[in-house]
Amino acid sequence: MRLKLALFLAFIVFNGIQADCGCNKLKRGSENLERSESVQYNVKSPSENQWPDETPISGMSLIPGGKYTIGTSEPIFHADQESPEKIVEIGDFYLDKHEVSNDNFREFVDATGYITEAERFNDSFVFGEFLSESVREEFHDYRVVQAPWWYKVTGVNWRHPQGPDSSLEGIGNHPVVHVSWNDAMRYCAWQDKRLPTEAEWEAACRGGKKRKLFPWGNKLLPRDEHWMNIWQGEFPNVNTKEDGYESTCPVDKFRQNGFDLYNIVGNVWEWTADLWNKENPLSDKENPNPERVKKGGSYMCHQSYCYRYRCAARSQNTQDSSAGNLGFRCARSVD
Ligand SMILES: [Ca+2]
Ligand SMILES: [Ca+2]
Repeated sequence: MRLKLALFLAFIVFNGIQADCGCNKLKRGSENLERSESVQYNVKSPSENQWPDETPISGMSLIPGGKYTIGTSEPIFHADQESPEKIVEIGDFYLDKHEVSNDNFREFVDATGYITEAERFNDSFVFGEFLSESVREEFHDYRVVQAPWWYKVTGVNWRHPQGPDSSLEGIGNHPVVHVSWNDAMRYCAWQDKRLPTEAEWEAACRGGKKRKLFPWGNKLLPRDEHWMNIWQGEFPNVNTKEDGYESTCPVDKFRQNGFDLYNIVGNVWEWTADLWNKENPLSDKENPNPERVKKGGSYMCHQSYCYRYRCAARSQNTQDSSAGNLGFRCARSVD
């Protein structure tokens, strides 16, 4: 056990894990394996909004291109570069209404034989409360020092999301997790899709509204109801599950804006195509495993430490990283 602890501490030292909020920066090393205030949706008719005349695609929303205001002039996390607010111009595009589910991902794996990075590395990060007592005890020394609720556990992958002794039984319609950015890229390509850029993702999140915290407006609890799956209670010890879910929820549970998007905030973080260090990118040779932007927060986010379930919020992980609260949805360009 002492050897294991030493190895894991070495892993932390060499790879600089700084899980300051527990939502981000879980990374592998360079092993390189190889409403306005109302809750009414503000959906304009196509003629008012100049929506493109495109063929609908099952399961996807057509997001009209144009200029969108993203970011915020009132940042919560300065280090995340949520500010400044800026205007971006994007083209028409489609975005999956839902996060990619376990059933969706199984179709991909069955058709292609694809093996995820968590399977190849043979581990991934899991929230400790989900582990069985025996697994938690076995991997007690494999916790992230600054966020000890995260356990790096052997045998965890998308098929076994809450420990090697867990399964997908009953959660086929929940988001797939323990998928890296590289895995997400492969899945989307298989569907003749791609990952959304951060600008596309955030424009879609905002649902046509401007300068609002959430996809529907600024109220955390519109009509005193929960509109997203995050953490209620005291993180990380007490989850009162007032939104109905301790872990992930079905991908079609919370419809959040006029673009007909579900769980765009909350449930699981979502990979985007963008590099975190977009301004000064390194070559593939200089950094073969760069950090990528993720958006939307997860079921583990609470305002007290991870107020990142806002459209403007952002975080990052290295592109080979995976965890139990990180998934994705795909986009498709309009030709
Ligand atoms: Ca919840
Ligand atoms: Ca989400």
